[in-house]
Amino acid sequence: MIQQWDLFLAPYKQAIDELKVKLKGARSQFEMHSEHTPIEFVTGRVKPIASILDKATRKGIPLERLEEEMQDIAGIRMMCQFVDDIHRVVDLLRKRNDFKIIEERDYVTRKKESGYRSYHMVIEYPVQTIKGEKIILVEIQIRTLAMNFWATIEHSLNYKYSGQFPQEIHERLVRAAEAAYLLDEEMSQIRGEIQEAQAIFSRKKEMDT
Ligand code: 0O2
Repeated sequence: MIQQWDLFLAPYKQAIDELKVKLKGARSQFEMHSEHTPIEFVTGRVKPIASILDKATRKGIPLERLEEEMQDIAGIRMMCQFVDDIHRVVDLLRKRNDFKIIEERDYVTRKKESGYRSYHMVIEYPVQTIKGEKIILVEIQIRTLAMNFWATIEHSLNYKYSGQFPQEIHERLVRAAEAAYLLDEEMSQIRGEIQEAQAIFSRKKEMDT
């Protein structure tokens, strides 16, 4: 059984490994051109088997339809400093020709009821295997550092309370989501100042090394 899962998940792992190299490469290119990089950092994961089974049950997805119907078995996260950077990253991804975008969900302009904000893109990514090409669905989540902070905390609390938050925690999370939104707004207002400071800092680092 475990061996079957390993075989099933292998192309997802390959897709994640390749995409991480490619998207981190995009970040390095911005740095090499001494341009502000809209990509702060990139992470990726293959969904653990227990979470796949959990979600399949929750959403009524038969296991033989996982490939077609579960869009986030392979997941990439791209973190940005500013909300505007999210749109730059989205444009960048739209211009690439190594995958096909099949769906976009904008929870940045329209947040979820929970307070969750992020830009989601589902892509079809071709993986070359010894048996030929295999198309893998990958969900790319693009979000600011503040959105990521909130989502990470909310996700672990969600796990702890199985989605049934006590009222007080729920209210605090709603307030924390508002605070994260305000933080993003404030940072956007002083974006010019921040970028100037970062440019000076990285020039100093170059001179010191
Ligand atoms: P993981 O890997 O544990 O993060 P659904 O799963 O029903 O919410 P759907 O249709 O599968 O939604 O896709 P959607 O809305 O794009 O959400 C999929 C993923 O987005 C989730 O994956 C989370 O990573 C993230 N997400 C969506 N809503 C929330 C939210 O309210 N809070 C947090 N913290 N994250 C959210 P999974 O399945 O939870 O898996």
